Order: sequence, then C-alpha cells, then structure tokens
Amino acid sequence: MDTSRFHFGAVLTPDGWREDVTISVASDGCIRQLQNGYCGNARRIRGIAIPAMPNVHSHAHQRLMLGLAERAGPGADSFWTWREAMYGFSLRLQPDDLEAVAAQLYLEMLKSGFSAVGEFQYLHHQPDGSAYANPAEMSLRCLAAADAVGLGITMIPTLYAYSGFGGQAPLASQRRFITDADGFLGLFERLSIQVKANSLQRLGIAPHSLRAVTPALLREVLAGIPPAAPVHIHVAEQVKEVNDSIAFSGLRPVETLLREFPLSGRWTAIHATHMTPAETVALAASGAIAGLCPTTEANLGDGIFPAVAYRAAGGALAIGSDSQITVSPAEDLRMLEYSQRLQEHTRNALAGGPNRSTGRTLYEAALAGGAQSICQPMGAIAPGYRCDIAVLDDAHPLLAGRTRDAALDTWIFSGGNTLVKDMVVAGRHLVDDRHHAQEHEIERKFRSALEKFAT
Ligand code: NGQ
Ligand code: ZN
Repeated sequence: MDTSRFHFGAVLTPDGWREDVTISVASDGCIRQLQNGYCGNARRIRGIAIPAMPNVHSHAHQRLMLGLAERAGPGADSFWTWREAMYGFSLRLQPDDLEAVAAQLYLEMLKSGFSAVGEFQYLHHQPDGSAYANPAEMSLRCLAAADAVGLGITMIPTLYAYSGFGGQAPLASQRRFITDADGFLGLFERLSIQVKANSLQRLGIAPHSLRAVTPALLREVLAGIPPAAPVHIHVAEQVKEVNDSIAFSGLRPVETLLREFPLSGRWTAIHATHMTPAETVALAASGAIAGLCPTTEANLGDGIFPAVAYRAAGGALAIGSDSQITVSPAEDLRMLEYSQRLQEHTRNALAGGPNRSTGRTLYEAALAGGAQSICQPMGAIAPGYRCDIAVLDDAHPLLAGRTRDAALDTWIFSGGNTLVKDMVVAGRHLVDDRHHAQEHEIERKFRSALEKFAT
C-alpha cells in the first residue's frame, strides 16, 4: 500500500530526466513506482526533483568553532595549530551542547540537500577522560539530534588509541577519544541496539587514522563486528602525516592501508589527498570510496586530491562536510571541480567525457559512492530506493530558462543552498518551501549552546 505520493514537474532518474511524474512511496519509506502524469491524490511539489545527497564525513562538534579559527596565531598556522584549537573546544563540550549543535547542523544539512550523514564521532568520554554512565552517551546524542530533524544517520564511532604511527601514547588533550578494543566493542554493541530500532539509522566503524590505530589493533576490532559494517579512516591528509608514515615504516599511508587490509567497497578513505600515481590507481582499483571534503581540505590547507587521475582509473568518490566550514553539497562539488581546474589549467576537468555536464557527472558519482559509503538505501529516484529527494526552486530567478543538466549545473556552480526549496526523506516532506516544523526550537537551543563557545 502506498502511504504517500508526490508529483513533480521534473525528476532526475537513473535513466535520465523525466517530466511530469508521480512518485508513489510505500509504507517503509521506499519508492514503489514512478508514473507519468498526475496520479491519484499526489501532493504537488513545485520544482526540480533530484536524489538527495549523502554526506559521508561529519564531525558535528566542530560546528561550534566556525569563524573562530580564521585569525592568524603568533607563529605559522597549519592544520596542526588548527587541531590544537579544535581540541580546546572539544574538551569543553557537554552532552547537551553536542545535541543542540548537532540538531542545528543536521537541519542545515537537510536544508542544503543532504538527507543522511555519516557521523565520525570521537568524543566518547567526559571532559576529564572518565567514562559517562552510559559509555555511548555522546554518540546517542548525535543519533537523537538526527532523529529530531528526520535526517538519516550512519553512526561511525571512532576507534582512537594512539597519537602517532607505531602506537605512540595518546596526548592528554586526546583523553575524551581514547578507547581500547574492548571499550570500542562495548560502545559498538550499545549503538547497534539503538540503530536497529530506527530505520533511518546505520552503524559503522571509524579507525580514526593510521596515527590513532595500529593495523594489529584494527584487525582485532574488525574481527568483533559484523563483516558488512562500513569502515571509514582518515588517510594521507597532510604532508607531515605522509612523512611520519615513511619514517616509521618506509611506506606511505595509502600504501600501508592497501598492504595491510583487503580494501573494498566496504571501506571509505577519508581525504586520501597525498597519493603517488601508483597509489591513486591502486586505491581506485580496490573499490574503496574516496571520501572527499573539498571545502574543509581547502580551509585546512591539506592539498589537492588527484581527482582527474583517480576518476580516469574508475575510482569511486563521495563528499563530506567534515569540519562544517561549509555545509553544502553544491559548494563541496564545486570546490572539488575548481581544485582540479586550478591545478590542471583546464575547464570541466571531471565531466567524464565530451558533451557531458560536469555537475551531473559529479553529482551522480557522489550519490552512488556516498550511499555505498554510509550504507544507506538512497541515491536514486527509482523503485526500491528510499524516497530521499531534494527539490530545486525552478521559480528562482537564477533558474529562469534553465532545465535539466543546465539547472543542476546552475545550482552547483552558482546558486548553492538558496536554490534548495524542499526536502523529502523516507517519503516525509520535512522541508516545505525552506521551512522545517522544528526549526525555531532547534535554533533556540543552538544559539544558547553556541554563545558559550564565543572564544
Ligand atoms: C578530526 N580532522 O578528526 O577531526 C581531524 C583532525 C586529526 C581532519 N582530519 C584530527 N580534517 O586528524 O588528527
Ligand atoms: Zn575528519
């Protein structure tokens, strides 16, 4: 039985653009069928319907420090000085703060075109490093925030044991993150009970980086969790990390991953910025997904991912908002393409072939890679997929006379978030003409949390 139907003037399907379509949604929130024309009592939503985007990499708490890390420090600024500032904020955050910040962030994600997030959550313990009464407290707060908004979420709790390659002792400022194998498996067990009760929630594992876990520790933990749970790991983001890896083992970080683990579509390599041509081809061939966070990578001065070579080798990709410096699928895809144009002195670097739309190619790649990366049944407007739809405002002046791929390219390269008008998640019409039913309450709590973190 259908529980709802929506009618759109234009829809992007796996078979291309269709006009004048009714989408029927089954009681489980998945699409049952697409029919031509207006059917039954469908709700008419004006605009251009495209699949909503998965956001594969989020650290919700970092939303607190926006605008507070863009001032030069006393010495040379780098990723590593930013990280110290970020740790400082992280040590002050209470569970209520995290829930309030995450709810506002997830609402912004929803309003920008994302319908699900992979939350790479590593604030496990109290500020002094001792366990919460419920060791999953902080991750549960993120799940509650996503539930309040209606956003899909894949909780990806972090395994974090060390501060550098070869199992170096953690820093005092990392005390909220640190778990051993047993601690992590206990956390994972609690979270798996929670996510089973919510059809929009999934669970994965995030070995933080090859700095924070050893291959032996990761193998031990992987043996204790379901074999299909997605695995996300930060890798080769910074030149110093590559150099430290070589100094420790003679191998670069991506080489280490490829040698130590059977990479496959279960794995998402977050950033993978610094790769040799051989690593680039090997990562692509492994089936792993590159989880790119282009605006964060630019903000942190990471470097440029070799996307042209990676795509030429057939590599899968996805996008993430990471530090939340920007929350916008359009802007992250734009930044990804622009980084390649700046590097290669070309245009339409990632279009994938003559006469193809760059925006469409990138959007579809990030839909497929993203859905797989966070194990959510989304990414296409077609029967069997969850009914997760973003609607672009076809009455916006920027879209005058623009249809199909030209409308998508206008959104991605010029319009950004203001063009996203409606959002449907699992067949629920959650954002209606840019408004969400809970937005005032969510914003009120966010403001009072944020005010505590003004310095
Ligand atoms: C993180 N962020 O886990 O939030 C990291 C910083 C680290 C990015 N890598 C910490 N962008 O990598 O050690
Ligand atoms: Zn990250």
